[in-house]
Amino acid sequence: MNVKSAEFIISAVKPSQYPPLSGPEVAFAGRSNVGKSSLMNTLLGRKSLVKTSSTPGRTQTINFFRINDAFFCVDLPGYGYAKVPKAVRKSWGPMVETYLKIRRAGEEAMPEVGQGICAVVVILDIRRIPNQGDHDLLAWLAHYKVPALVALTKADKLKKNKQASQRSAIAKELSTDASSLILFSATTGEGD
Ligand SMILES: Nc1nc2c(ncn2[C@@H]2O[C@H](COP(=O)(O)OP(=O)(O)OP(=O)(O)O)[C@@H](O)[C@H]2O)c(=O)[nH]1
Ligand SMILES: [Mg+2]
Repeated sequence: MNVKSAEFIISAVKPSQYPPLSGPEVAFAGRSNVGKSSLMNTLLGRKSLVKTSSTPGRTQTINFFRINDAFFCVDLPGYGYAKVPKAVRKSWGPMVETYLKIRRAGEEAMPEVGQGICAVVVILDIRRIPNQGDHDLLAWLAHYKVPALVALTKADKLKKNKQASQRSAIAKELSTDASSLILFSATTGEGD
């Protein structure tokens, strides 16, 4: 993709802070520290547009980025990290669920074609079997009929044969085909 412009718009915690809906949006979700923000930077070809951190729980708000003045990329806060303050952990579910609910495409409030969430990229660490949080997120997306794309990141951490076996094990856990899981590494750029 030719990214001509990518600008940070706003960090939101509630719908009144969301930018007005204007075109499609793709959101990025997954466990804390899995590499959501890094994956976005790699895809957008911008080294540090989206803040990343080696400390889990870095992204605690919903961050909207406007790409090519045509669509939004949305960085969602990660789930499942115990050290994030309790109040933040408690607000994660409602915050993300509200976002999915009100921005999903086809919602009554937004009948226009091409408006709202067209897909959520669910990011998993290739080294870990999906946990309850990952299953819950995928179940939510299915419930709200939001298309999900699953990416297995940090592929650089495993040798090729181990990548293949983890991909199969994760596919089995998710009851899906290994070929539907996208391998990715923000470090090597593999898979982007
Ligand atoms: N080796 C390797 N490290 C990665 C990769 N992607 C991310 N990281 C590292 O993983 C850590 C977390 O990356 P982030 O992109 O901040 O993760 P996040 O999912 O946005 O984290 P939260 O916002 O805290 O939920 C950082 O130290 C990154 O440098 C990758 O593909 N390979
Ligand atoms: Mg992040």
